[in-house]
Amino acid sequence: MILLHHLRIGRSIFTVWQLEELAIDYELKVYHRHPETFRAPDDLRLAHPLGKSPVIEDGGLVLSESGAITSYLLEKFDTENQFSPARSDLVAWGEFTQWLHYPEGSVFAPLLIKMLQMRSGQAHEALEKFSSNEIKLHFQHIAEKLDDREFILGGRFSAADFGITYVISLAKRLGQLDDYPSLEAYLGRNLSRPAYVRALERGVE
Ligand SMILES: N[C@@H](CCC(=O)N[C@@H](CS)C(=O)NCC(=O)O)C(=O)O
Repeated sequence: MILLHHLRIGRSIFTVWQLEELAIDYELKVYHRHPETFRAPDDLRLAHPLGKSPVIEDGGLVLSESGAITSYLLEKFDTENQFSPARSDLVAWGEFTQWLHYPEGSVFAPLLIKMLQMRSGQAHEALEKFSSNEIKLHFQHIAEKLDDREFILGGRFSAADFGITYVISLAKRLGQLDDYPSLEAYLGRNLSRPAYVRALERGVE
């Protein structure tokens, strides 16, 4: 059975959501952030040397990185390609892979810079300019894609929507979504899916 090392308040709830979408049995080991530093507790390092979440264990395998975890879970459990295009359709699969890696690879960094500045209460001019411009670039790009699409690949929900939903929800938390009503609507659509509601019902958000 899959064991998910789950740190509360962060991206790991999106992996819980994925496990719920796949309708597989899984166990959660829940970790709580340090109340002052907001960092993960040291015992998460026992699961994986980086001490970050999500991490899954499956038999002898220990896997970190949310995108890699998504790929692994799809490969193992989504045998009917409910959540991603088949590899035989290389063009569709290529587009899927791009959107799967885009949130962590490109969108998260400027959001993190913005978040750290907000937390510190100090605006560093160059960082502020960089993060604001990059956030605008990425969210305009996502909004353009979602202009005539219900989900990031088109009319059908796919595993690429987990990460895109994550970065949009983080942008909302940081007050960066006011100019993007279509992204708010997309967020509402995804976060009202029964599998996400079931993930929340585990009480570990
Ligand atoms: N790129 C990694 C990022 C993992 C990561 O940084 N996770 C955060 C939670 S959202 C974490 O564990 N932070 C705790 C810490 O750094 O102390 C992924 O996609 O899984």
